[in-house]
Amino acid sequence: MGVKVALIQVPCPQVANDRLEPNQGLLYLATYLNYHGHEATLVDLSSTTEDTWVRLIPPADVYGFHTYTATYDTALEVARVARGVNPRAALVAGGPHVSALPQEALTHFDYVVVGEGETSLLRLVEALGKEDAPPRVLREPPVADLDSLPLPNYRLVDLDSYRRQVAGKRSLSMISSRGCPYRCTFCAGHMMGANERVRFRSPEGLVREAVYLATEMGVTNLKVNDDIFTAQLPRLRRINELLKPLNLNYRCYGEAHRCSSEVTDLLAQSGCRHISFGVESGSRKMLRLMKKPHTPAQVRAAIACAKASGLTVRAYLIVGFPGETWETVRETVELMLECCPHEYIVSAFMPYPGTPPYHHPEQFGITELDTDFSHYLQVKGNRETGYVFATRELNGDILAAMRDCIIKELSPCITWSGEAKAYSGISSTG
Ligand code: B12
Ligand code: SF4
Repeated sequence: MGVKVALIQVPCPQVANDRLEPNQGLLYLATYLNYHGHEATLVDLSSTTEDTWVRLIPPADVYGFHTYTATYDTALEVARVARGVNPRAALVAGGPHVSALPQEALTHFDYVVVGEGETSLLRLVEALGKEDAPPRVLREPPVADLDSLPLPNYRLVDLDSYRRQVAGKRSLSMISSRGCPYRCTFCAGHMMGANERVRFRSPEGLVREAVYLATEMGVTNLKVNDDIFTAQLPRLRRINELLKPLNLNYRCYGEAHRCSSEVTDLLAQSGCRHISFGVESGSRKMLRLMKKPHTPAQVRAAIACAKASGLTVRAYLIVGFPGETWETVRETVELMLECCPHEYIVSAFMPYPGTPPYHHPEQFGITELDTDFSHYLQVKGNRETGYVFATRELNGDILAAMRDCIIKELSPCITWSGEAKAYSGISSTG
């Protein structure tokens, strides 16, 4: 009999809807452990209240917790409850927050997994109870061959309890690559170790998952979460060839600097209906400070191509990265009014653990940093965002005024994404 593992998704009640879809990372992990003969379950506590946790957390030998920065404190509370359910169980934390701050997490958890978790968690589970104790911080190299991973098993969750929609129908997510070759200064995707090497699943592997979701789960409207889905044109052509006959609908993220009419036509022909660009700013200066790989001109061209191919376009914007001024805010407004995407979200810059501004605030002129991690939410309900730092020029009030200005200028012509229900369900997180 294998080890019993319960992987726990922690609630995030501040967002408009924290139960859009099952956590992909945890699903990958649970499926992988089951594949290797262990008894892993996924316990999704999103949209639940504290009084129910003791009933919802099953007895297990190992409890694993997913951590965003904003949910870290809640993860500690859930961990206390799990400890009560089985005081002898091993408590393991993984995900973006503890990957950035593993040593701090060791005061609360028995083990911390840094970066991608499949190999580390299996190693840990198989070492428990053996003579050689596993290290308390585990950091295995990222999975080299993504096609070797078993497809996430959605039978581990109650699909009817999730609310993500794409083009008006229930939707699930897929991911066909891991890693990103860029190093945008604000991006906390970095510390997952993924930028050591970008890895792609084969087009055939991705389409096998799409067919599985359509035929086994009855879900034909999908969301592709890759950071760099459009990175390789030959791969995209092959995905298009394989997806086209399936008549699926999907949404994905685009890369403005690698966009062309061929890219957006291929996406549209293969069933893509909605594309999101991480535009961040309309100011060349701000894009350079953030180390974004694109220019305002590339954003202009990309949005034009996507619209010409018939895609609904969403722009993600960041306000208040150090260096932002009213002039750069104006440039963002002007670029957006000129390109006129269909939807947008504007969040305040947030120095997440694992990013240079968090670890070297002085290099970015940051003079104050909020130590309450629960404030580190980019998108909450009711169009709200968090303000967690100050420089000599910027503080929460100024950031809020800048963000309000963008919202006021764009709202008459461009829809706030939370109100674009056909694609995001009742989401406002993305
Ligand atoms: C897709 C995505 C989402 C989707 C999630 C879809 C899904 N079905 O899972 C949605 C839109 C819901 C989402 C929401 C948010 N997201 Co998000 N999201 C991403 C994105 C782009 C990809 C994540 C992904 O699916 N990766 C693929 C899976 C396979 O990998 P993974 O999730 O990282 O899991 C692996 C490891 O982390 C590890 N692991 C994870 N959990 C555990 C637990 C244990 C026990 C172990 C051992 C290992 C382990 O093993 C997994 C398998 O290898 C990342 C950026 C990135 N490239 O990482 C941002 C990212 C994770 N999100 C981020 C944020 C901030 C958020 C929000 C808080 C935004 C907000 N509203 O303010 C919300 C969370 C609110 C909520 N709970 O609803 C930040 C996290 C930063 C941080 N330190 O907290 C990231 C890094 C982006 C960024 N801004 O830099 N997100
Ligand atoms: S391109 Fe996107 S995923 Fe890659 S580092 Fe920049 S923000 Fe992060």
